[in-house]
Parts: sequence; structure tokens; C-alpha cells
Amino acid sequence: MPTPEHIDVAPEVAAALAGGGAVVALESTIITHGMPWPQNNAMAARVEEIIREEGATPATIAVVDGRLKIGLSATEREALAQTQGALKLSRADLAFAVAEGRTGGTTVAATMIAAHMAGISVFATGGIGGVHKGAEKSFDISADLDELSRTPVIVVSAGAKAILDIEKTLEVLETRGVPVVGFGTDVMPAFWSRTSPFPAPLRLDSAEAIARFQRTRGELGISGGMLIANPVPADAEIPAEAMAVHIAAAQSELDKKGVTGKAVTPYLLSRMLDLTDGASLATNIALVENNARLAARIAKAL
Ligand code: PSU
Ligand code: MN
Repeated sequence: MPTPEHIDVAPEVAAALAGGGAVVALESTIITHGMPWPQNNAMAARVEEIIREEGATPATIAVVDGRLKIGLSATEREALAQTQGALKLSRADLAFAVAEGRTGGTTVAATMIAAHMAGISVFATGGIGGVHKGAEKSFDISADLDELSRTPVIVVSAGAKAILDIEKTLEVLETRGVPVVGFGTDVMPAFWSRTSPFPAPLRLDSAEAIARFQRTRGELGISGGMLIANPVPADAEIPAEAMAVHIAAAQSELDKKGVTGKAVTPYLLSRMLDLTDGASLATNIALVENNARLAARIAKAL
């Protein structure tokens, strides 16, 4: 068990965990690097509200001035959403931010680590990081994939972002032994779009079935996380063909400008926002809300 000296569990979250209540973890890179102010704060507040409406407790995870926060107050969340120069924290640098007293948003990987430390087993996000297009040259493969293979947390996403190489992302997840479950669909969703050319490796149609699957894995001694791919609601979808044009444009800019490493995903997301005149942001918000609702139901079913 990690030393609690670095960790602050919000009172509401501590009470829910102690009483065996359902808790849903939320990431914060989407707040610090994924969306602009003030929509980032509004999205984060609404997502917490949805989880409460479903009868579960939200725990937004972040590092604030070197404290690993499991649950943010509204004031802390609002401050984080406006922090300039917040770090983007994954497994490699989560402890760096704590050691150096820094502030940062936690990616899917770092949020899974923190959630597991706190005893939270369900986590809602937008999309996970994955294998980037051109990874055969750049080697750019998100640490989220390794984390899914080792840390026993259910991650509810809208699939892999279409800015990634979805086919290679699915291959890596299979190699690492990560179940990828289409929720109510046979087709892998692609974040802004409900479909992609790729089949979902597994399919389940209820929160209860997802909870049963993860419980059974534990009973068989098969450790690790699970990726739920929950398609964006139809009324908020942007068709894949429409996104493909913008993705190709953003990708070629990225190559020209020489953007690499941690900056790649935030760069592509912000370009999508501009190129779609903000439509991609509305879709992003709708799908995160949709994922939060499902995550709360899974947490309750566990
Ligand atoms: N999905 C979004 N917005 C985001 C991200 C995902 O809609 O900001 C973030 C997540 O925190 C994810 C991270 O873990 O991007 C992946 O970054 P990278 O590709 O550098 O591993
Ligand atoms: Mn990367």
C-alpha cells in the first residue's frame, strides 16, 4: 500500500469508500490539456453531477501543489481548470509532480494508478491514449495501454480517438491481455463517431454484465484493467468521413511542425476543435457525460 502521506482523499469520497458505496474516478488531463477554459470546468462539474444523479460518488483525480488528490472540491477543480502550465502526468512522472510540489492533470494511466491506490475500480473518461499514426517510425504508443494491462480498473471510454491508429491500438491491447468491450455494439466506436471499420473484440449489453465479467476475471486470478467502448450518443455524433478530412490535415501539420511526445495528443485535440468550429468540443462533452453515466451504473453493479 502506498504511503498515505502524499494523498488527500476528499471527505465525500472517503465516506463513500468506507461505507462500501459506488465511486467513479475521473481524470484531469482532459481538464488541463483536453479542453479550453471555461468549457473544461463546466464539463468537469456536469460530469460529477451526472455521477451523483446516478447515485454514485465522483472522485476527480489530479496533483495539486504536490498533493495527490482523490476527489477535488469545486474550488480546487475551478482553480485547476485555469492553471497555466499544468503538467500532463502519466506513470513516468506522477511521483515527480508529487516530489517537486507541482500541479498537473492525470492521464488515463496516472488516474488508474491513483484510483487503484484509493480502492476505486471504475473510471470514466473520453478517449484513451493509444498507438499513434506513424508509430512504426515515432514509437509513439501511449502509456495508457500498458496501464490497462496491469492495473485492475474498468475504464469507460468512447473508444480510441480517431486521431490514433485504431487497428494497431486494438492489436496492442490484445497482446497485453486487455479486454475491449463494445457496450451495446459489435463495432469499435471511434470517439467522435459511433462506428469505425473495426469490430469490437467483445460485446456486452448491460452494466451488470460488465461488472460480472470483471468480477469473474478476478476470481480466475486474471489481473488487469478492462476497456469499455461506449459509442457517443447518436445526436452528438460527427460522422467518421467528416472527421477524417480534419484528422489528415492536423496530422500533416503535426509532422511539419515537428510536434512530438506528450504534446501530440493535446495538439491534435485543439486542432480538431478549430477545424470543426467547436463541433468536436460539443461532441467530446456529450460523450464524456455518456461515459460517466455508464461508469456510475457499473460501479453500482459491482
Ligand atoms: N481524451 C480526450 N481528451 C484528453 C485525453 C483523452 O478527449 O485530453 C488525454 C487522456 O488523459 C489520455 C491522454 O490519457 O490524453 C493520452 O495522452 P498520450 O497520448 O500522450 O498518452
Ligand atoms: Mn504519446
